[in-house]
Amino acid sequence: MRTLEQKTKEHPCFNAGAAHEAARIHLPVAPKCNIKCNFCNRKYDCQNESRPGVTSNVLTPVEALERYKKAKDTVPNLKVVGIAGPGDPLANITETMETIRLIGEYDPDTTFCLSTNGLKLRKFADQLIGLGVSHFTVTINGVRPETAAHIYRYATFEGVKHFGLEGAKLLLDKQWEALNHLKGKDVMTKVNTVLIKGVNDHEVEEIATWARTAGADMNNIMPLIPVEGTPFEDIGEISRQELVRVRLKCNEIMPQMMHCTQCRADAVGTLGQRCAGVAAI
Ligand code: CLF
Ligand code: SF4
Repeated sequence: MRTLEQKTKEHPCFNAGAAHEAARIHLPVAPKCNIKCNFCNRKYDCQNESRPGVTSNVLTPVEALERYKKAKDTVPNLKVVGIAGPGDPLANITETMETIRLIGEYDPDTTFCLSTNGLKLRKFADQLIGLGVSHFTVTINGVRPETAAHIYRYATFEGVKHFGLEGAKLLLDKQWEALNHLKGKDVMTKVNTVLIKGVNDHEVEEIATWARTAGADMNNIMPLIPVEGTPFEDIGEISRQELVRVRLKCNEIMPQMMHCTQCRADAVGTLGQRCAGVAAI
């Protein structure tokens, strides 16, 4: 069995050196979400868009295992199974755990990677680690409740919907708890941040500092992709130069991922291959 260090070395997101060598497969088993981000529009049956939240279809855990088996035979150097939506993996915890369990039985040495908004991560972290998840990503777009309240419409926790500042504070507390809990574990953690012009661009350094204090290993600042039909559809895109400037600034605070391709919830292959899972295998 590979160690955490070996798995990280062969992880295309956690190691830029592996981005063109090692492949990952996203298995889209998680359609629901427990929060509402003002930039989110999850589209299914979509073949021609490449961004998080987009997938051609949603799979059951058994279908996900079948897709993994097929990919293992056809995708060179497949190292990582990621669950990254199209909603939040932990808002679909039964499907997420069952998928990991089935694939872990079939291929115990695979690397499991999970991307979440963090609301339920503290609750499920130990079970997920027990199933073999070694790489976690938590998306944190603000650390001040006022900023977060501008980005998230609500957070649903234990059956109750919390709006505005209340929801934002709840989410921030849960993200903080989860990252601090993971600190002492044998896992790697990354904080993804969606950079939103005029909304949180003044706060990215604070987010990086917060993430470092909470024990994260890496930060990935990604530009907002404005999507039609969302409250943030008219927010302008960040230029490449501005993104690089922000990433370099935050790199002084904690290690930055500079090579994210903002991939789909059903992406497969190396990070450069921006294609749908079904079409690719
Ligand atoms: Fe997928 Fe995310 Fe794991 Fe990578 S993606 S769950 S850490 S295996 Fe990678 Fe895609 Fe960027 Fe995500 S390029 S969007 S950072
Ligand atoms: Fe959409 Fe992800 Fe935000 Fe949920 S956490 S609303 S899936 S962007």
